[in-house]
Amino acid sequence: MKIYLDGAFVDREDAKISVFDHGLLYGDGIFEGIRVYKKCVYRLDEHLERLWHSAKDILLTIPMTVKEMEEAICESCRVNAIEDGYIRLVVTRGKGDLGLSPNSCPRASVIIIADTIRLYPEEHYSEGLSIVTVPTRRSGPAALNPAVKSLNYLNNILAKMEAAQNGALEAIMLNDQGFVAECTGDNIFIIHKGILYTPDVANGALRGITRGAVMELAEAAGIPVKECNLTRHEIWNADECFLTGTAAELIPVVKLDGRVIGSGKPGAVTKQLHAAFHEEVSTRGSML
Ligand code: PXG
Repeated sequence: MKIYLDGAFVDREDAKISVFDHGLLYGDGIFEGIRVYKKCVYRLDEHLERLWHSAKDILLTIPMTVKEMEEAICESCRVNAIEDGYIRLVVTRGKGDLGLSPNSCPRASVIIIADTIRLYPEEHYSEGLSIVTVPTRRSGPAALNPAVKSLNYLNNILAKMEAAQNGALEAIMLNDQGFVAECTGDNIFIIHKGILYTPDVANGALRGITRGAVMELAEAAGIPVKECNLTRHEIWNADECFLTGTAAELIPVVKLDGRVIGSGKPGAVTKQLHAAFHEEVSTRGSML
């Protein structure tokens, strides 16, 4: 396996960064997770737009153009013969001094890992997930904006650990107001009386690429889509619920906090949207 590291392809064992990199010292950096389906890098333009937006937010200069990044990503897939896989793109603040100020970091580091990804076990797609709400809240936009896909995921990791303590694979995170924000690495949707609802990003959700794709696919299928405030009450009483994410795609949720959602089985609209998603994944994006 060859890893792209600051302009060169290096062997996995040689893909190392400095212990003085502020990405390690302070979680100072950003990342993207991107899927490749049948030699098509899914919605690469949207992932790169989000990366550049995250960079702007944290005043990070990415040391290459969007076009150069696109080429580096495609080349990473080609040299690793990836036809179906997962790309982890990381941009750290770079090497600096032991001090918070990024002024000591002259150049950001760019890492591209082209590999494969393990989804949730197959039975969870056919049977649906059972998830829980956890005590750790999503950080508010006034602190660390959840719209920034930063290298500081402690908030989400704590929530994931709390899910595991309660025997669940995923967790709902609420925001400071008690509204549903998202899950630890996935966005959340419900279907109620034929309408698709998802928390507005202002509630503390990442603007997920899969989330956006599902909203487009639903609209194209004539399913009304609403971004709004959601409480756990609406999810408990929904007809259907599912999560979206680059790794997870669309995964049904059939239980939350011990309450059975709808029929307790993956719903028809969830299945319809997952099928529509599969239809488009190898046709929307950059071809290798
Ligand atoms: N919310 C959060 C907090 C995320 O990190 C999503 C939603 C879904 O967004 P996309 O663009 O992928 O549809 C993410 C991204 C993992 C893992 O290991 C998951 C993500 C990122 C990194 C790791 O499960 N999901």
